[in-house]
Amino acid sequence: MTTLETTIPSCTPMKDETLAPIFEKVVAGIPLSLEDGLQLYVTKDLWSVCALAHTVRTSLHGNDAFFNINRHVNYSNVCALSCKFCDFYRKKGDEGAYEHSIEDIENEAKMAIESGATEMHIVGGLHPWLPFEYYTKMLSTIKKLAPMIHIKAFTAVEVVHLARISKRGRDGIAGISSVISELVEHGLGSLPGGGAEVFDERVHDEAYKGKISGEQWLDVHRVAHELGLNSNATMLYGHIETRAERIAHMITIREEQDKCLASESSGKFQAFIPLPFIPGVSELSPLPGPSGIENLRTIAIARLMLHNIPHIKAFWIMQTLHMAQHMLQCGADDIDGTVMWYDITKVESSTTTQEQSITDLCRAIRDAGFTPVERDTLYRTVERDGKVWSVR
Ligand code: V47
Repeated sequence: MTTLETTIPSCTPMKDETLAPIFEKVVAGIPLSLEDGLQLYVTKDLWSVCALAHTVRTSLHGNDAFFNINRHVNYSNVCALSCKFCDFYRKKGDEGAYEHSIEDIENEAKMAIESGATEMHIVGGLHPWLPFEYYTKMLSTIKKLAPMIHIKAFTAVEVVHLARISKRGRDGIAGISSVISELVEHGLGSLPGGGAEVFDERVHDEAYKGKISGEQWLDVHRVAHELGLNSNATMLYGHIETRAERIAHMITIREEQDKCLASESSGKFQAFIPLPFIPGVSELSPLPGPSGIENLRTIAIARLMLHNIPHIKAFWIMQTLHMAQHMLQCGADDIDGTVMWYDITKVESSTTTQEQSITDLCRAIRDAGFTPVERDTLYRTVERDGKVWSVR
């Protein structure tokens, strides 16, 4: 593994010299400010930003680029919320509304085992009528069939919903703690990063009114970390938010991670995942969504702003595999996994069957100049012989 000091001089020559103080801060490990983040967004010298982000990712992970063999499961698209950016939710009785039975989930688990998956990533809408027992049964059914599979499930938004429907008090910390503990007893392994959107009241009230606040999202992850669970954090960008609001969001995540690392918590944020807004047929669909260059820049800036989050993920489903390759060269070190089926967003002409074979993921990573490393959800290296696997 190289150090920042030894690799920094090998960056391409900087064209925008006003970036020099930011580069010095990065080398010295000084957290970047809101103003620094904004400067990284406006400079025309994008390649220096990307080169610096690449240097940071290399100092953390060498030449490794991570992927996993996973299966994403969306158990229901019925949702009590009506977020304007969302093209996934349906109301009960709408055409295309669904909720999977426990037998469906059992079949998903069988297919996950068959594909050698190490992870099932499970999220859904805030279903108004499914009882709490549905969620615990879902977890225990998977664990009974596939005890080795790590279940990463339920965004913070769903966790608060589950605390409400299981009558553990509306939004209180005790209710959240009790609901997560019970989910863990049934097999929950970690929390995904969804539902964070952009932590800003204005954006919240305009685009996802009714959803939990940024403070509540952070409460859920803090409690999960205290209970020993790792989690991820996302940012849904490129809709009605400003770049300053994005940077402020990243700084909030960084500060939460600082508090977490200084505490007794054994869990933490493992990865930050910038999610580009995909208009689909959402209420915000007149907006175009961010460009490829904006996506690349956002990944690089995330790497530079979030020095205390180990991994930056370029989620290939939303970024496309071709762009994810570029992102590996600009700060990202992870592209998520084989996925199989995904209902939340569909880029261009894709459908819900969105799968990459292991061969294709590894080829994409190698072609970008990196060594593919299969990881489990906790970023341990997977050793595999076909469907049989273990972690180092
Ligand atoms: O919570 C919804 C976002 C999230 C749209 O933790 C949209 O490893 C873009 O969180 N355009 C779900 N984004 C996905 C997610 C995720 C994905 C991959 C890995 C991990 C992880 C987490 O997708 C939602 C919401 O923030 N989303 N609609 C849209 N139109």
